[in-house]
Amino acid sequence: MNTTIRRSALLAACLTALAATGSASAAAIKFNQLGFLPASQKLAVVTDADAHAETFAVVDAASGKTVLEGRLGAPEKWDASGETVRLADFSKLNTPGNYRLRVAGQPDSAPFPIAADAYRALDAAAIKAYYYQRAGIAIEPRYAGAYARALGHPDTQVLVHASAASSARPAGTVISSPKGWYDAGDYNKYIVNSGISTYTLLAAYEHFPKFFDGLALNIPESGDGLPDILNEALWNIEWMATMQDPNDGGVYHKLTNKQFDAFVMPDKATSPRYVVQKSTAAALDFAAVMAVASRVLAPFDKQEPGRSARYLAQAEKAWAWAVAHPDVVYQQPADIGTGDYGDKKLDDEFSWAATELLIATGKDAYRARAFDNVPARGDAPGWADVRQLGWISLAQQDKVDAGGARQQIIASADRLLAKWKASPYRISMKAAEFNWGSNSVILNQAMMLVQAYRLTQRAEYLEAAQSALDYVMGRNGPGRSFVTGIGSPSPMHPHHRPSEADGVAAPVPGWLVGGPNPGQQDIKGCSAPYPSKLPAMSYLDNMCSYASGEIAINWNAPLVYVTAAVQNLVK
Ligand SMILES: [Ca+2]
Ligand SMILES: [Ca+2]
Repeated sequence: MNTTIRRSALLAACLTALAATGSASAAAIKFNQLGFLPASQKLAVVTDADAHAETFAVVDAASGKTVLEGRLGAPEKWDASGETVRLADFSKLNTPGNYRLRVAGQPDSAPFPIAADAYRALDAAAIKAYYYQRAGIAIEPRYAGAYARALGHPDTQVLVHASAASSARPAGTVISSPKGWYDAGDYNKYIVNSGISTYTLLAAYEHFPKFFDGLALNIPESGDGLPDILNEALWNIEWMATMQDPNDGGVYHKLTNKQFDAFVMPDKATSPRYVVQKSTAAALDFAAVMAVASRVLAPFDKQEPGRSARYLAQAEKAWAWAVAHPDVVYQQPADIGTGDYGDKKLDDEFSWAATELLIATGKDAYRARAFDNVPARGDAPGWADVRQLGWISLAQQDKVDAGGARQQIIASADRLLAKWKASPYRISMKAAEFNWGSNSVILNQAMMLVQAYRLTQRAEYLEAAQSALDYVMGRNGPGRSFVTGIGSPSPMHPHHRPSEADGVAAPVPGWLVGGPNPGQQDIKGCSAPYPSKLPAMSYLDNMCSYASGEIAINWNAPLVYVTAAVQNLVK
C-alpha cells in the first residue's frame, strides 16, 4: 500500500494485542500447501538439506510407499532469505492422490494433494473476501456464517469537503455515495485503488467467462442471472459511478473520514464522511474502469437496461474532465489523515483510459494517447502504474491494432522469466522487490506472465505464473500461507479492523496479506518484534503490522486472477 499511509493510532491497540504467532520455525520442505493440479509444474524448496542427501522421494501419504524418486537440485543461496536451498521437481507425478515429500535428515513434509480441484476453495474464497468487505449492507449469517455483521457506512449522506467544492456543489453539500468495498484494513473508499482492483476482477471474468459462470459464491445476488464475480464487481462499480460530479464530469479522489477509525466494527465507526478533492488520476482510473464495465456488462444489459451505455457515457465525461485538467495531482488537505494514493506520474493513467475508451468506442480521438508508446515503469502493474492494464485489454481483442501491446507484454514476461529461472526459489521477484505489498507484486507479475502465455502458449510463462501462486501459498521464506483461512500456518492477525473487532478467533477468510517487507514502516507501533530483517523473512503476523500484514482490495485482485488462470490454463 501507499507508504504515506500512517496508522500511528494503533500503538495502544498493539501494546495490548496478543503475541504474534510468527515465531514457530518454518518447515524445512516448502511448497504450495493447497497442493497441485495433476498437469501442473510441481516444485518444492528444501532448506537445510542433509549434506549427504542428494535425492528426495514422494511417498503416498497413507501407506508411506514411495511413488517417485528424484535428484535434488544444486544447493543455491537465496540472498532474500539467507537460506541455502535445493529444489525438488516432481512435475512428472500427475496421478491424483495425497502425498508427502521425504528427504533424508528431515521430517517428512505435511501431506498435500494432487487433485483437479486443488484450488477450488481458494478460487471462491479470494472473491468472497470482497463480499465481507462491502460497505452499506448488512453481512448476513446465511452468506457469512460467523462473519455476519451489521450494516456499516451507509454513505447516503456524505459531505463535500472544502477541497472538492465547486459552484454547483459548495463545501458541505450532502450527496449520496453508497456501496463499494472498504479499501483495506480501514473503512475508507478510494477511487484510484478501486480502479485497478475492479479492473482485475473484470479482466478475470473477461478472460475466463465459462469458469466464472459456474463459480457460485453464496452471496445475496447468487442465482440472479449475473455471474457472481460480476455481482461483486458491480457492488464497487455502482459506488464508483456516484463519485462523479454530474455537473462537470470530475471524479472525487476518495470518500473517507477525516482520520482513520479505531479498531471497531463498521457499524460502530460513525465519523462524518467526506468526498475529497477531484483529481486527474481519479478521473482517468474511473474512465478506464467504467469503459471496461460497459464492455464486460453489455451482454447482461437486459438485467438493467441502459446500464452499459450509462457507464460508457460517464467514462467519456470523466475523460473530457481529465483532458481539461491534465495535472491535478492529489494533495492531502491539512484536516484529512486517511490514505492519499498520491501519484504524480499520470501518463500511464492517460494511456490506460484512452485504450479502454478506444476499445469501447472506436473513436479516433482516443488513438494517440492509447498508442503513445511510452514504456511502462516496471514489468507489472500497480495502483500507480496502470499502463500494462491497457495492454492486457488490447492484447485480447481484435478491433484495434494490438501488435505493440503484445510485444510489450512479451518483453515484460521475458524479463520476469529470466528472474524466475535465476531464482533459487523459482520466483520472478528479486530481493529488492520485497516492498510494501510484496505478495501483490509477485501476483501482478504472474498476471503479466499469464498474458504472455495466452498469447504464445509457451509453457514456461505459465510455470512462472504458477510459481507465484505456489509462493503465496507456502513456497516462501516463512514457509506459510499468506491467505487467511487457507492452508496452515496462515495469517491469524491481519491488520484488518473487522477481523480484530468481531470477536471471532479466526480472521475474515480469503484475504491475502501484504507479505514480507523489510521496510518495517510499522515497527515503532509494534510491541512484537519482526522475526527477521531479511527481505523475504520480514513478515509479522500481528494486527499492528500494517506494513506486512494488512489486507487490501488491490492485493486480492491478482490472487483472484492468477488462481483462476492457473486453474483454467494448466492442461
Ligand atoms: Ca449472481
Ligand atoms: Ca501513474
